[in-house]
Order: sequence, then C-alpha cells, then structure tokens
Amino acid sequence: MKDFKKSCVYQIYPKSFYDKSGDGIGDLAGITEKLDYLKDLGIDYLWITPFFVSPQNDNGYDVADYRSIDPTYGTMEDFETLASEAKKRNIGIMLDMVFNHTSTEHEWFQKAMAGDPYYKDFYIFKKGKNGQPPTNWVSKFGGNAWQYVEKFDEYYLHLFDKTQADLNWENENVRKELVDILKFWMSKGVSGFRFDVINLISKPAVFEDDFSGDGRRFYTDGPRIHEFLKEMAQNSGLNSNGMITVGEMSSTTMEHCIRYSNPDEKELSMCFNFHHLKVDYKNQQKWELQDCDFMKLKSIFNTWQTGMQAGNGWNAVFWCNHDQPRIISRFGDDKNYPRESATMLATMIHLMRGTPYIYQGEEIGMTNAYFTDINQYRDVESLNYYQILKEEGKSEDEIYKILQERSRDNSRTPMQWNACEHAGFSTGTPWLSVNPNYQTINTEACLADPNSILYYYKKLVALRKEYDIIAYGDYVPVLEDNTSVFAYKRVYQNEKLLVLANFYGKETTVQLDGIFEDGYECLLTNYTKRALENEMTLQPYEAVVFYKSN
Ligand code: TEU
Repeated sequence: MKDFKKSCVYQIYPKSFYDKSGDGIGDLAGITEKLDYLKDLGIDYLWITPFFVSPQNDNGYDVADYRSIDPTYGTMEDFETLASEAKKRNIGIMLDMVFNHTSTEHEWFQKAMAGDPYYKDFYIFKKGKNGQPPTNWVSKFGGNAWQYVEKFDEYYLHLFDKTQADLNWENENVRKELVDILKFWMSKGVSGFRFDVINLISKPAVFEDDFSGDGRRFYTDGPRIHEFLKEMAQNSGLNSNGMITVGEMSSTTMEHCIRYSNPDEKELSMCFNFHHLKVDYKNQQKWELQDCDFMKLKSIFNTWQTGMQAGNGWNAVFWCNHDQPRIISRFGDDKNYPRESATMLATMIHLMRGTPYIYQGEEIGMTNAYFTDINQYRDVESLNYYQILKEEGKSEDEIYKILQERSRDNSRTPMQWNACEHAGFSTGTPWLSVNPNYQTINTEACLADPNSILYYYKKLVALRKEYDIIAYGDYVPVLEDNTSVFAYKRVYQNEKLLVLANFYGKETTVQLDGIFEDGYECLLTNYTKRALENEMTLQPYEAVVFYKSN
C-alpha cells in the first residue's frame, strides 16, 4: 500500500485523453495504451473522471448506471485490462463517484417518475410556494435549482443541471445503495475514490429562501455531512481496505476540511478546495473577470497550509482540473514565458504540504482553447452562461472574452500527443476541437527536449519520493509581504527546504537576510543553478529551491 502523502496523482478526463477506437472520443483502451508514458512520469495514482453509463449531458457527471461502463468508453473488460495493466506498473486507479446526484435517466429516478414511492424518496421532491419553486436557490449551472414535474405538481432539486437530480441522503436506503456501489468497485481492484461535490450531500431539514445568497449556505458542509461520511467510510470499509480518498469540497471552510481529512475522524484522506482559484473572480463571481489578486492568493495558501497542518488535516494541492482553465494561461504567461511560468507554478504546488495532482496536459504546458465561436463550445455550463450573459446585455465580444478565460472547455480540449493530424489524439474527428498550438505543444516534442516542461514535472514527482521533507515537513510562510515572490520553507527533522517563486514576468530582487543560515545547496531551478544569497535577483518566473540537511 502506498502512502498518499508521498504520492502524486494524475487526473485523466477520458473523453479527451486518447482515442483508441477512432470515433473521436477518448476511451479506456486509450488510457491503457498510454500507461507507459504515465509510469515514466512517475505518478502513483490515476484519477479517472466518470466513464459510467450516462447520457453525457455533463460529460459523465450525470450517471445513469454506476456499475456499467458507458459504451463510448469501452467495456468492463477494457476496464479490467486497464486496472491490471496499471497494477503491473504499480499505478493505482481512483474512480470518480458522483453521489450528490444521479442522471434523471437513472433507473431510480425513472421509477420515481413512474410514481413508485420507495424511489421517489430517493430524491428531493417538494411542493412549490404560490406557483413558485420551493426556494429561490440558484443552480450551479445557472437558473433556479428546482425543476417542476406536472404530474406530481411538485419540484425536484437539482443543484447542477436539471438532468442531475439531487439524491436524498436522509434516506437510509440511498446511503446503503451507494455503499454497495463502492464495494462493487473495490472488488474490481480499484485503489481509491474521488467524491464529487461530496460536501453538498447533506441538505437542511427545512428548505427556505436565501435572501442574501444563492442558497449554498444552507447545504454546503450541511448538518449531517460528517455523520454521513463516517458512516460511508465505515460501512464500505474504505479505511480498512487502504483506499485513498479525496473529497471535492465546494465553497467549504478550513474547520470542516480538517474534520474531513484528519485521520482520527475516519472520513477521507484529503480534500480539494477552490479558494485559491477564485482570486481572479470579481465580486466572487466566476463570470466576472479580474486580474489575479496575488496577495490574496498568497494569504489563502499560507492560511490553508498552516491551518490544515495545525489541525492535522491534509490538502490535495493543485492548479488544474477538468473544470478549471489552464493555469499557464491564467496565472502564467503562455505566450512569452510558457516554460518558465509553467515550471514556476508547478514548483509552488508540488513542494507544498499536500498531495499534488497533475491534470492531463498540464505537464506539457497545454494552454486555454481560445475558441472564437459558440459552436466550438460543448460544456453545458458554458452554453447556459452564454445565454445568461447575453440576457444580461453583454456584447458578443465581452462574452467571448469571458468564455475564453472561464469556460470549462479550456481544459477539456484533446490531449496533444504529437504534431500529426488531431494532435495524434484520434484518427476520427475529435468531439471537441484540438487546440491549433498542438504542432508545437505536444508530448512528443517535450520528450525530445531535455529542457521541457515535462521533464521538469518528472523531476518534481521524483523529488517527492527522494526527500521525506516534501511529504512530511512543516510548512512555514516566508516573505509574506513581498508583492512579487511566493516563498515558503519546509522543515522536517534535520532537513530544511526553501522555495522561492517569482510570480511575474519581470525581474525582482528579494532580501533574504535572517531567513537562512549556511549550508543550503540549490536543489532545483527552472533557470540555472545558483547559490543562496542575502540579496537575490530573480528572473521572470524564476523558481529556485534550496535544501539543507545537517
Ligand atoms: O464540480 C463541482 C463544481 O461546482 C464546480 O467545479 C463547477 O463546475 C464550477 O464551479 C461551476 O462554475 C463537479 C465536477 O467536477 C464537475 O465536472 C461537474 O459538472 C459537477 O461537479 C457536477 O457533478
């Protein structure tokens, strides 16, 4: 069994990873084909986003059957081959469990709609108020969060798309079914799970309007959340079976994340939170643009790093996933300093206290899609917000600018394997356009260049294995008031590590008097190796790491 603190996870969005069958959509056999590439990168686990039977309204986050593979992705045999081939390479598979909601095509929902009271209670059906929905809560994908069903004269709750109906976790039978699903996949040899928006599952006893927000304060980290997670872990044997588990926590707090991930609580191994990825949201609104607030970013990281440490919780640390724009286009500079900014950002994340996650393509510096036509977009959220922003009176130009920065499709364009047609992703027409920059940005080019972003990631992943301090050291913020440099120390037994990262595309000089003593050596840099000095001028996006052991 692997220690998740010493591990690195690689996230695969199967639809866009590698298409073996040639139908334009990635598949499980495609992942198997690329296992040697992943093994070589040094990763320990693969988190694969949902590939279960689904109408694909939200690319698989709308599950219609948790125990079967969607034919677009292959067969159960393909999954078994993938799992056993991964195992041979000492790579564990983490499945993505979407337990807050099911697709409305799921058998349970279908039975509910047919009037079966047993299954109707699997979901959250409520009467409206004066011809209006039960509450004014807003769906995460836009619009009211309740869908009217005429034949019952009732509404069902959907915090996401209207084809994603929220499950009623108050119903013990729902919880039993979900535990059975976990057991089913554990018996297939998986090594862990990522739980989708798991901190939204516990809804309040009374449903009321939110006059100061969109409703999230009533169901985020809800009243029975810790009880539900403990019960799920206990009844499915997650901990006794050595599963690695990560919960996706939407708009959460540190106090809750400590409880979710402190080993004494026996809930989860670690949590994702998104506070550091809202520092470029104007007024906390995803669809309003603002430059990155660097001082806020620093303070969020420092607060969470030290706070989780004090409470013995554990973070998943990451920049990218299938819902986020590409970090190199966001906080880096994909035009003038692609290599420098990508490697600087990677250094910041991988040497923090937490388990690092790499999202497919991040390791080769894939950028945002920069689509210019709404017909190029596929994501339900982007398509909804295109309409909503239009209704708000925004011009087409403004809307495209926003989508180019914020759309989830930015991270979902096909993986760029080589400079051949469709980036070597598929012989068919890809379901989402390939980024035209595949001719220069692709894995083949990275593998041929010893100085590439890919090899830098490989180094970071290897360092975690080699130096215990990266996994187990304490985190100590440094240069907290500096407006250009992100810096921290790690301290463990007789070892010390100092990380300096220039977050901007211009030189900056830092004073380091008093924060180090003799004996440090340069462990890693994205420029050339140098000595640690009292005054140092850092190059654009320079990251440099010093290490000392007595
Ligand atoms: O995402 C949860 C979520 O709320 C966000 O990441 C969301 O996509 C974004 O904030 C909207 O602006 C998870 C999955 O990662 C996502 O792909 C699914 O669409 C969603 O849950 C529903 O299952």
